[in-house]
Amino acid sequence: MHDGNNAGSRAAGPVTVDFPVWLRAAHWINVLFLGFLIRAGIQILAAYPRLYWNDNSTPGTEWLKFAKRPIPVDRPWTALEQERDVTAWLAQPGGNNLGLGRHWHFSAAMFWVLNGVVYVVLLFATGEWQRLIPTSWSIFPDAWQSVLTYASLHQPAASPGLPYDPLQQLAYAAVVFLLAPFLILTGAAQSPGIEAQFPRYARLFGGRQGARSLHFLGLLAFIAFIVVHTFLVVVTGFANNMGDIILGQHQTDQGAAVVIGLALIASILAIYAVTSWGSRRRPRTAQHILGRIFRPIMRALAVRTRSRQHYPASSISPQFLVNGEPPDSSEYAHLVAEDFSDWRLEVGGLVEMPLSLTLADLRRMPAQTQITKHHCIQGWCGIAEWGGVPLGAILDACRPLPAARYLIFHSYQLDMTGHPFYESLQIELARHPQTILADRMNGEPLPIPYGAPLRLRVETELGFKMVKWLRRVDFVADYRDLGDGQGGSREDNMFYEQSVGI
Ligand SMILES: Nc1nc2c(c(=O)[nH]1)N[C@H]1C(S)=C(S)[C@@H](COP(=O)(O)O)O[C@H]1N2
Ligand SMILES: [Mo]
Repeated sequence: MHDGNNAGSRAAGPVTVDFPVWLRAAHWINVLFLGFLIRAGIQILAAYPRLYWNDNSTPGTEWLKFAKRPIPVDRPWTALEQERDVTAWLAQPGGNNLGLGRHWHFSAAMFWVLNGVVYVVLLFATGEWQRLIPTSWSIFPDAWQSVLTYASLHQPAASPGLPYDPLQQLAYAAVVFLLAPFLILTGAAQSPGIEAQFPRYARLFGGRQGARSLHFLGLLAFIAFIVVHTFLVVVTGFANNMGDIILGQHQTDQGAAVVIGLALIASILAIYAVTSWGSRRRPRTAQHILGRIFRPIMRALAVRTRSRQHYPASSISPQFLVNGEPPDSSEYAHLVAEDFSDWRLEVGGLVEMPLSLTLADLRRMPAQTQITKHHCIQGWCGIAEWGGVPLGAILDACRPLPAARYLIFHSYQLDMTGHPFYESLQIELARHPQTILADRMNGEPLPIPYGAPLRLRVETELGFKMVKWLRRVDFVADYRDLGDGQGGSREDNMFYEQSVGI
């Protein structure tokens, strides 16, 4: 094995193995953002605290659950009932807060990945990689020796010219080059945009639920590493180790290094506390500030990807979960009683030709069916066949004016604040290959729980964009003067993003 560049170029003996300042900085930045990721990840998990290996998310088939509340069998229920509260000691920001949890998770992911990339580039640019990446197979038997030494409650010697023993080296290399990429890949595999365009990618991980389960196991591996790493840092010479990771050496000023290190850890914990508290007090501000950090990626995943999903009929989910309760107005009850013969889809706003379409009118337009996977923001999914009119055909008929940039879908149903449920969609998405207004599901007229008589399907985005029990579609220049101005009922009330490709 070779000496590390730094160690080798110095006159001092093997104990003086310095840690360059960029490496120390990257370590602590990593601690900060990993903490955000873990905390916010727990928040996201709590929105549907059940893990599956099948993409039907069939109740009862979960391999792990963190919910005592059973799924009701004697009454209709909605997936949102399954969300649970988490203490802010564990989750970012705590409470029942999927929208903000996602904001923290994705914005932290951006900084974490950026920090990781800078770290890896410098690792190779400086030759420091030689202290991390094993260059001989003997690392495996050597690491086993380390295991035995630790098991006998002794500390193995550091490898010649290296700051750590073979087991440490192997563990660090595995975390940096295997575990971290694995978490990024399994995270990306949960994106509806990526899965819509590259269904085979998600299949590598066993589909979206497989990816979600593996992402969770990756979290457990990370936590196990952090626990063992911290334990060893403490028991194998805390002051020396703090010297290395704070000041880059442990020959001098160890006391100062310990004080600075503990202060740094305390500050990181204080940052979690303050940001959790602050974002729950001012959720709209948090939504806006954090949203800016990852919005371009979310938007690109939703708008630039194309859905090319063609699942076989055999993969249709036996039980497709439901979100949202059907409208309980007398107006809707009347429509149901008349078998929707009085129902009209009103199309208006910035169009040359406003429309008022009956179901029969819609059924005379071009028809399309598709078997696709539905990705709910909570984490569950399901596969169904949807049939209806491509939204592009509606555009051809109503001819939007050049100023029209968004479609607003209005529902008969009311959101949690008592206002009609609505969502906005970029006009580009309206002409996507699998964007349709569906009046059929699995070969039958669309059932009431799933949005009768008509709902939106837009297959590169998350489920909440797909408004059910449609009443009206308006073409507008901007969504900001509607509702609370965030782009839809869920964006207004639950702090979700307007474009959600993941
Ligand atoms: N009008 C209306 N549409 C809605 C909702 C709602 O609450 N109201 N829920 C959304 C959410 S969060 C999801 S995941 C899907 C669920 O569709 P499904 O019930 O057919 O599974 O509908 C979306 N459309
Ligand atoms: Mo959802």
